[in-house]
Amino acid sequence: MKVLLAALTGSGLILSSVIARAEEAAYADPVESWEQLWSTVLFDLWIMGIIFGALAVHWLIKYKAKSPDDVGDSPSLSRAQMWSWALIPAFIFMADDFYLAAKGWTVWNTYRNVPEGAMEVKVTGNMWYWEFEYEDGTTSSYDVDGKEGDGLVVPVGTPVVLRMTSNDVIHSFGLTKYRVKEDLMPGRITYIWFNPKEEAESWVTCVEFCGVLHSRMYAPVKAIPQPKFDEWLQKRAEEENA
Ligand SMILES: [Cu+2]
Repeated sequence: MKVLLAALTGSGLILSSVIARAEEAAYADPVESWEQLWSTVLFDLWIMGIIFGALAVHWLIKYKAKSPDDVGDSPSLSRAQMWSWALIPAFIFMADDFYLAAKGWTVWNTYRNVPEGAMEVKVTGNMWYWEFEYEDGTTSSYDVDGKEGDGLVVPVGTPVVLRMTSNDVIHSFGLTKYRVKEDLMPGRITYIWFNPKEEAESWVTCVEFCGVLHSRMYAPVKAIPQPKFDEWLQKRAEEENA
């Protein structure tokens, strides 16, 4: 019983310290926090897989029948040993689950807390195209048929928050590169933010089936240096006012 109590206390301590550590971790953006969570999940799966695999192989060899009529015998366990066998592994797994859940919460917090100074872009989902509107009222979009328009253009080094709604049905803004995704609904404003750290061209695709041309509802997302972005925005504004 003492062994069992010690084990429970031990796993409780480990559990609280790992949760505290996960709470402390402050992540820069959704990509970083998501990648960290994913690599932790993979790491845990590998460790568990290796432990269980090694034990299974060890016992397979150790308890292999020596002859066809070998029946073997099992050691008799005390009550404390029996409970320990059942509860210690269960507590270790629970500790790991709580740890991963705590990490998941930190990812969610990063995902939901828009950093100060983020640039705001309004996004409107339509069957079947995206419209982007910048703080000064300038708009941008992308025509899939003519491959015309710039889509969503953002400056490198500034977090971007998208305030989103839909004009018709439910769409979903899927930004795989930046590990964010959020639905757009008529009559509601939802948001996501991402952090374009370097020059890159990626795509936004609609990830909520929204009708026959759903698969053509995509647009480029271009992260370009701030001076180029300023130039682009000014040019867009002039084009619109012409
Ligand atoms: Cu859609």
